[in-house]
Order: sequence, then C-alpha cells, then structure tokens
Amino acid sequence: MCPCQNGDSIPNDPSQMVPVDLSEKPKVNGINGHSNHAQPSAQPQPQPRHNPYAPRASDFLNNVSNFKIIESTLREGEQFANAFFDTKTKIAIAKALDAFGVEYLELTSPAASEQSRLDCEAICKLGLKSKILTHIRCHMDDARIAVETGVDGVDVVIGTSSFLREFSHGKDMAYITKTAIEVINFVKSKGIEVRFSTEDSFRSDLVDLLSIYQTVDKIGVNRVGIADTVGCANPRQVYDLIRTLRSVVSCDIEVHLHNDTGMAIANAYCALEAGATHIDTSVLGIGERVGITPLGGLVACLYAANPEYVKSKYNLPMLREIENLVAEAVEVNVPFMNPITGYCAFTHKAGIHAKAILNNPSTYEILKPEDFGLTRYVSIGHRLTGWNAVKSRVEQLGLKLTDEQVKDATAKIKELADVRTQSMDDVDSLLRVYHSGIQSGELEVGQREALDRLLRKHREERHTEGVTA
Ligand code: HCA
Ligand code: CU
Repeated sequence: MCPCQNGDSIPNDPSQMVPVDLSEKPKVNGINGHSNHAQPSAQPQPQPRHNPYAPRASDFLNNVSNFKIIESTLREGEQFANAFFDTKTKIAIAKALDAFGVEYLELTSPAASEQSRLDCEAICKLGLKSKILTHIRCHMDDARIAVETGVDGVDVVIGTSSFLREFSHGKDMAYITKTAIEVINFVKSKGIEVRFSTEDSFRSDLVDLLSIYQTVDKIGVNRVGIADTVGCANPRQVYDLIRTLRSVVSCDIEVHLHNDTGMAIANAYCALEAGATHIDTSVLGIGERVGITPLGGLVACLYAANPEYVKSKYNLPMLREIENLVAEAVEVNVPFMNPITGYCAFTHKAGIHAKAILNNPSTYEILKPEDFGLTRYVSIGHRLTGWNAVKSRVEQLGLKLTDEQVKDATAKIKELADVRTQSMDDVDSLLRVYHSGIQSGELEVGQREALDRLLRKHREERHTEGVTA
C-alpha cells in the first residue's frame, strides 16, 4: 500500500525528511524560529503579495470565486472500472463529502438496479446538508422512478452528438427536444430541481445545442449542463462554448469534463472563467476510463485563485481522509503526483529550494500545507542538498556549529550521498559525530581523514552495541 494511504503527505522514506513547521514562527532566520546569527532579526518580514492567479476584476462573468461543486463519486465514480460501492460504503462516502462541504451529491440512477434505488432513498434520508441529485436518461420511465426517491433534484442527460444519435439511441433533435420538455416539466411539477445536459456536447452541432438549451431555459430548467464525455475539449474550446452558452441562457450552467487528455481541471477552471456556475467532480477523478475533474485537484486550482473563498466553503483538512476512503473502496493508491495529497506534494529537495522554503515557504509553495492539515518536509540526505537545510537540522538537533562547520559537514553528506541516499538517521549520526569531534578538539574544518576516522569509530561502536545488546 502506498505510504500516503494511512499517513501524512510523507515521502516514501520519511526517515530522510525533516518536517518543517513555520506556521506560527518568524518566516525568516531559519527553521522553526531558531535565530540565525548570520542574519539577525533586522531581516524584513515578507510582505503579502499580489496573487497573479486571482480573477481579474474586469471580468464580470468570471465565477472562479463563485461556484458550486456537484460531487459525482457516487454516480460517475461508480462507472470507474474498479468501483463497487455497497450501501455502507456509499453512506460513508456521502457523509464524508457532506462534511467536506460539497454543495451537491449526485447518485446513480435509481432505474439502474433495485439496490441503486434503495441506496438513493437511504442517502436522501440521511438529512445531509449537501443537496442530493440523481442522474437519469432523458426518459419518462426513469424520471417517474427518480422523483419518488426523495432527491432534491434530477440531472437529466441525453446524447446529442452525431455519434450518439447514430450509434446509441438513434433519435433526432426533434424527438430529443420533445422528450426533454416532457421530462423537465414532469420533474418541475414535483417541486424539485431539474438539470438538462447533452452528452458529448463538444462533438454536437452548435446550432442544435444552443437551440435545445434555449428551449429548456425558457421552460424553466434550473441548470443546463455541458458534458465533455470523451475528454476531447481543450480549455479554449471550453471557454468559448460556455461563453457562448452564457449569452443564450439565463439559468445556471454546469460542466462535466472527462480527463482523457489530462485537461479536466484546466477545462473546469476555464468553464468558471467563462461563466459556468457548477462543476462536476469525483474523488480522485474516478469515472469512465480515466474519469473526470478530480475534487482535490479542482480544489487546489481554485484555492490558488482565491484561498480565503475556498477555505470558507470547504473543510480542506478532510480531503486526505476522503481520498483515502475512496482509494481504499476502489482498491487504488492515491497517485504520487496528486495535487495536495500526493506523497511528495509538500517535500522540498534541492538545496536552493530548501534554503528559500526555510526563509519563506511561499517562495516555492502556492498551496499552504497547514490549510490542508498537512506538513511540509525538507529532504536533506541527498547530493543536491545545501548547507542551509543542513544548518536547520543542526539547530533542530540542538547542536552548535558555525556556518563554516555546517558547510564542511554538508560537503561530507554530499560525498556520501554520491554513493547512496542517506537516511535521516545517517545524517543525524554524521552531524552528531561531527559536533562531538569539534567539541573534543579531535576535528577541525577540512580534516576529512579525521572525520572519516570518527565516523568509522562511531559505526564500529554501534555495531558492537548491536552485537552485545
Ligand atoms: C456518460 C454520461 C455522462 C453524463 C454527464 C452529464 C457524460 O457518458 O456516462 O450528465 O452531464 O460524461 O456524458 O457522464
Ligand atoms: Cu461522464
């Protein structure tokens, strides 16, 4: 199992890492607020900076700081090849997502199977804050079953691309429009929300699309949905289509974006910029094929744009737990390069990075780990390490070395790490041996042979202790 499943956002071998907590400490003068005598406290505190990712005030349609999430792990996510959620797991996922704060939960159609219908009813009865939606084909039979489950709304979809019209349901636009009107009016008559979406919107005829959306908007649909069912769209195409649609309908606009070419988060961001109001997500992006916009990645992207807004809406420290819950349920690992929870998401390695991170984490971090209940790490036992990172470890260990001595010890770490990566324990031992050598007068800066002798002696003593213990 991946280490990130149970633990913090910790790299493979946590023994090589130094946790760094600068949250309530001065952002300068080294690690954990220890004073750095070479740079006394006259150092200016870092000033809050302009956020270049924030929406431009001039862009009045931009909804990057005004959106809702429709969480579809329990619908699109069920379409992931590995997914099977029993009732207990569905309830656990629904409760976790509700506690996280998503505005909507979308559930598998109650027409899919008897258990799906029972599960839908059970989740509706939980009394969650999130609104509960179910997702159905644009068909009166499905609509009749859906409205009886107790949901707050129904998401209706029908294919409009030439592919779907020819190879799937075989219906023309006139039939699709007539059925859409019938289903929407029926759901509305039950006093619940209704959304109308076209499957494979980006490979549908634009005139057909705009015309059907205009029709359903006129009869009072709550939302229209654009679906990039095959994941073919790029951010610019998404922006253009949503912008155009925004000028044609007055209802809300939802987007559902598949990730076949890795664009799902960027596409969601652009959809919001163009005026979309609702984004579909699933935990870890699970869904058909490679799935859709992942909840965590979307949150990371929108947090970068407006951290305060995102923090005010969602319980961000819950993200890791939710991802672990779903990962376990569908028997996958959280990907190593996952935004926020990937196991190296907050680990800094190169000496240049480590130095700047120790002075001010924002230098190399657009996301604050503490906002997600996570910890940043600085990795030091490798050949790219730098003396500033080593110095911070020296201070953490309570050892007293001059900068010159730290640099000398760093040179030895690099020499050893040229052969193999050094564990945190190896680094600590080296620093302690170096320190006691200096203290006892057995070692001076640059005396490599003396250091090697002391290290050898230390290793032998440890070995003997191990044998006699
Ligand atoms: C599918 C349907 C859907 C529906 C999206 C929506 C898609 O093909 O499984 O209702 O907006 O990707 O088109 O998930
Ligand atoms: Cu989909």
